[in-house]
Amino acid sequence: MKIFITGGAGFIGSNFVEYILGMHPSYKITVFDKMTYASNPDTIREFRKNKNFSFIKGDILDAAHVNRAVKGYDWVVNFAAETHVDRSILGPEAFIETNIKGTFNLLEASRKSGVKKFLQISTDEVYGSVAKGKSRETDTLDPTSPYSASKTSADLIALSYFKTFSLPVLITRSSNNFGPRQHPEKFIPLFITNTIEGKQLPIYGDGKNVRNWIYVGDNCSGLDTVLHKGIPGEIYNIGGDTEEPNIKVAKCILESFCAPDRLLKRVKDRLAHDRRYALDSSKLKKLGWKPENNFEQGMALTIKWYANNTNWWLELKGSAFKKYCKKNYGARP
Ligand code: NAD
Ligand code: TDX
Repeated sequence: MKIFITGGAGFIGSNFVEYILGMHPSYKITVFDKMTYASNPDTIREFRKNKNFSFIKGDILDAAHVNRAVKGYDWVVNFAAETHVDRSILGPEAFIETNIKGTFNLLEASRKSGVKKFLQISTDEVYGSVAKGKSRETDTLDPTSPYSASKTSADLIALSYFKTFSLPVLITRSSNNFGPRQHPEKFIPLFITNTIEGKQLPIYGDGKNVRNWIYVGDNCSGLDTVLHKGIPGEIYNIGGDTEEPNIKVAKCILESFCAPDRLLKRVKDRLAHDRRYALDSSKLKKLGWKPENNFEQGMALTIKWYANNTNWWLELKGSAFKKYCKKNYGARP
């Protein structure tokens, strides 16, 4: 089995590469990644020690490169994306380009080269904010931010390739992931690393926005299940069992370090901040999947990882990241 994985140098993609290399030692994996600020070259250096791993530096917006690179692979898994909601509000263009046009380029290349499965990695944010109940795969799509709207567009284009060209497309929509190697711009790693640094934790608005958290390893096992047992043309939600308001997660992080509540700082709310996400994952559970880590176990593993890998995130919080953001988004992180 030969798998072409875009965005494999980022958070979920790199955890997935690690998972597949461990679970399926005969599979050959190629990561295709532009290496944006969200990626880490150390991760790729580590993977290169495995003989079944190879790496191509490339941009999914470069259609000619994507067409050449995809040839000969059985499966394509598309993690590559601009992923931070706040940045999509500051500078939406990169989101529209990478998340929509980039996905289109990959679908085209996959169709031409006869790929046997195309897994599009999507998100619970396509359903928009849900006041009560849980989102199911058949629910109306109602995205809020330029990020979630770009992901929704990519989902619909991917499904059109299944319906029109019979490309065997599968879509997963996962809830908020947390775990090792998540960029410190995102909520949980930002709050863990700021606590370690003794900095304030910026809580948006009233802190009562609810997210449905899943440990990244459980998302990876869900993706593996969908790739092996999923039905082409179908969408699968992958949600964790925990729903928590942000303020509670923040206090749990502070408690883990015996840090005082005064580090919490209420700041201006995100524009059009979705109040609550919640996923119904019963469709995937019917294929035999279930999350193995509860929130506390996942948090313990995550906190331990950030405490033991300070060089990894200090570098990302440093000057190269700031320069990249200024150039691409005209704004400081
Ligand atoms: P990430 O930001 O950590 O990593 C994204 C990766 O994509 C990086 O390695 C980056 O270099 C690469 N990339 C960006 N633009 C590219 C381009 N034009 N060409 C090639 N590579 C490019 O993201 P993540 O959090 O790991 O998310 C991965 C996927 O999962 C995304 O599609 C995201 O929408 C989806 N998702 C994430 C979450 C979450 O909680 N993090 C939840 C649901 C869905
Ligand atoms: O400094 C912060 N303070 C704060 O209160 C940050 C960065 C976030 N927040 C809040 C906003 C959200 O309610 O925490 C919550 C989580 O924020 P993010 O980590 O930015 O995640 P979210 O906006 O929920 O989106 C994430 O999950 C779905 C990923 O970034 C997306 O890529 C994924 O699709």
